[in-house]
Amino acid sequence: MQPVRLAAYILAAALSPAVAFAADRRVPQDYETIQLAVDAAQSGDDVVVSKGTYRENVVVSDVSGITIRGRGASVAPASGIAFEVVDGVGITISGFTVRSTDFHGILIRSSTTTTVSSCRVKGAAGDGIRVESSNTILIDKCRVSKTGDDGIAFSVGGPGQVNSSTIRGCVMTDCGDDGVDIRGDGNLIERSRVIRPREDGFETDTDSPGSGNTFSRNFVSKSVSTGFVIAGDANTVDRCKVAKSGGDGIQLSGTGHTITSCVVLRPHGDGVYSTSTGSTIQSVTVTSPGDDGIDIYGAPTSILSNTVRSAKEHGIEMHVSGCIVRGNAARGSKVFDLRDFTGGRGTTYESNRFGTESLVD
Ligand SMILES: [Ca+2]
Ligand SMILES: [Ca+2]
Ligand SMILES: [Ca+2]
Repeated sequence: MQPVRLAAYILAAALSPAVAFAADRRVPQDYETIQLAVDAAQSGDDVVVSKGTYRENVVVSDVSGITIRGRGASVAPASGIAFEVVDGVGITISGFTVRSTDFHGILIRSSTTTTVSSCRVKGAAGDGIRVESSNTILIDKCRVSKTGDDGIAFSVGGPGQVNSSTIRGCVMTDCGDDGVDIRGDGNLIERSRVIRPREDGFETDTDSPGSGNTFSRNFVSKSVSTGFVIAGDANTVDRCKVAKSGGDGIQLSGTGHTITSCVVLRPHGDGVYSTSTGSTIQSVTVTSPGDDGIDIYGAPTSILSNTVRSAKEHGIEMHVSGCIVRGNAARGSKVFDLRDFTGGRGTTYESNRFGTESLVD
């Protein structure tokens, strides 16, 4: 590039709208509604919304690189969705309280690299935060309560999938269905808590289950049904805890999952119940399950270094052969610490410590 043309290029870049007008667009000081400010915003702009309650349905459509920041602001539409992002790239919605009456609180569709952070969603009749047909979405430090459906849902019931997205540091309380329900691949759900869901804590959508999703350091308390419902292929549940689930602690179907270093405390059903094949259950501690500690209906399964205390039925219960059972301990079970209904043939037992065992078919 010649010097003159380079200078002209730099001047043009400096005067381009994104650079020339990148600014805070203030609501209500500069714009009467959030929507008017959003419609005026260009890439690089911040829409800054002051304290107050805004009775709007804000739609962010076909735009990139804008941040909408609430400073004590609530969005409470009379009906419909409070925030909807469609075909967004690099959109951030942060710091709002969302009150929705008859539908989802926040909906993100067909978007990428879009973030919802530090928002509270209360009382949405649908899902609290719903994402459809998107990827690389981040839901960070949000609190969702008293929804009619799921707390956070990724494309559950269609359309599309949500892939390579993250839910981090969120709390879902008293949701009408599951705390988190995801359809898609390669998502990370970490450091999040679900309290008293009417159904399950965390779920990979059982109608269209995904693969390569990781649930790490999450906690479920007092779910009406199961703590973690894991279907699909090669999903991971790592360092998670379930307390007092109304159903099983962790339920597996599909293939090739890894469940590791989890704690299940007083589930009404089994600690871990599995019909999956090729899965590994390792270093899980189950205390006082209402049924069995670990109950296996799928083979092969590797059951390694788990601990079961005080099961109301069996510590480890095997309904299939061809598994590996190594380094486990169970004690205090009401019936047997190990019960193998196949007679133990075809399963490798090594270095286990069981108080009582029965290997008869
Ligand atoms: Ca659900
Ligand atoms: Ca469910
Ligand atoms: Ca059972």
